[in-house]
Amino acid sequence: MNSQLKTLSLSIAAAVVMIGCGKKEEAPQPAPQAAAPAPAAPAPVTVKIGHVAPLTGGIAHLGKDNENGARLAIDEANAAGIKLGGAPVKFELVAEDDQADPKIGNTVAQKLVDAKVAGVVGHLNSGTTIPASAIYNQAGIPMISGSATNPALTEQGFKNVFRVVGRDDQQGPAVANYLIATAKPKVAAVIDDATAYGEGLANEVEKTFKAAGIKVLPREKGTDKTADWKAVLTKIKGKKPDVVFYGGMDATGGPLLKQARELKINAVFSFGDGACTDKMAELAGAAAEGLICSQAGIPVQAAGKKFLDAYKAKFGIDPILYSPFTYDATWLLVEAMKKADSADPAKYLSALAASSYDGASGHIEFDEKGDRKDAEMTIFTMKEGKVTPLAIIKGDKSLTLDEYAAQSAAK
Ligand code: ABU
Repeated sequence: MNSQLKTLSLSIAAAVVMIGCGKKEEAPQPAPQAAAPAPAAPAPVTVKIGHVAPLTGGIAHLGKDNENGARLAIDEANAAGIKLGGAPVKFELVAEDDQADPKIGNTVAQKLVDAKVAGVVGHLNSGTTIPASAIYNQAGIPMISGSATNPALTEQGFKNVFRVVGRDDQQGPAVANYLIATAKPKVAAVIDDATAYGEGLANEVEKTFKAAGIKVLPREKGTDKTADWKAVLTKIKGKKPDVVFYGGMDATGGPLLKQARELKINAVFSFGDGACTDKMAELAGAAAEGLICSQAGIPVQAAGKKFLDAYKAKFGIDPILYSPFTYDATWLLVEAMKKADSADPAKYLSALAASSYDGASGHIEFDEKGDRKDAEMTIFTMKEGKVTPLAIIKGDKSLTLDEYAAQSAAK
């Protein structure tokens, strides 16, 4: 082979090698993989909220009204699709009946603690709420009463205890001063039902009368089940009081007023919030006309329209007395959980204490004791079978229902 031919052969051989190298082998491909599954959605969690009130006995109508307020708020919270810690929440109302009895109140309070409720709305009566609050405090469970007005509830120093109504050391002077200004009494009779609420409120009224120089007759007493007041009333009649104040609930106040008029006692009669309901007309009939009574908050007629309409639509009746307050109490618990992103009482308690909330019963903030700041007081008269607001008192202002409604609408 001459040298030219040899060079050509080598070039062809190199070209063949290069062409061979250019034909790539297919690299083995990994087996096609299924798309990574989306992270599982957090499972829904159930958050239990307790509610306690008397659902049997003479004031079951008030207990049911309280429970309805809480139930409406729970339904709305469930419809709102709330999530805590990324998990959808189903709120469950655990409703208990304490029969307005302190011993039963303590038993059901322990039952709610054992059921691991995250918060409690209740109880209705001061006499059940005060002892039960120690059980919730021990368990670290926040509780908000929508109706208990005895000051002792929030004077115990418990950080888990709140109320969204005013106190009887505000309500007693408010109603007594109204009576002093309008009835100008010289002699007053004071009766109570021997409960924490009835006796406590009667004490506040008596203190205010005495400070104004009014003669107050020796205290007369019944119980929260007294149906026959004739012996007490006969004793009072001989002393000719100008005003008679009763600290107790409507179930006992109604018969008291009816029997007083039957005995021809013509004094001005006055009751506190527990006996300031339209039920008085049913229990006392025409004798209820002209009654003066009070509420440690706004009148139910002044509650937010959204609440009033939703309550009527759900329950087919109008709210009675405290349901705007138990509705707000329930929402306050839920809102605090939302802020803390947790239903753990230890995590949401501080958010609850710092609440600033516009509810059905007005704007709510708590003071350092757990009392509602600047609670309104309302004075009513019974007119044509309806408790009719005369004055809504907030601080040093006194408003009619229309003025209050206009002020609220302007906010
Ligand atoms: N505030 C009147 C009814 C409830 C209570 O016992 O305080």
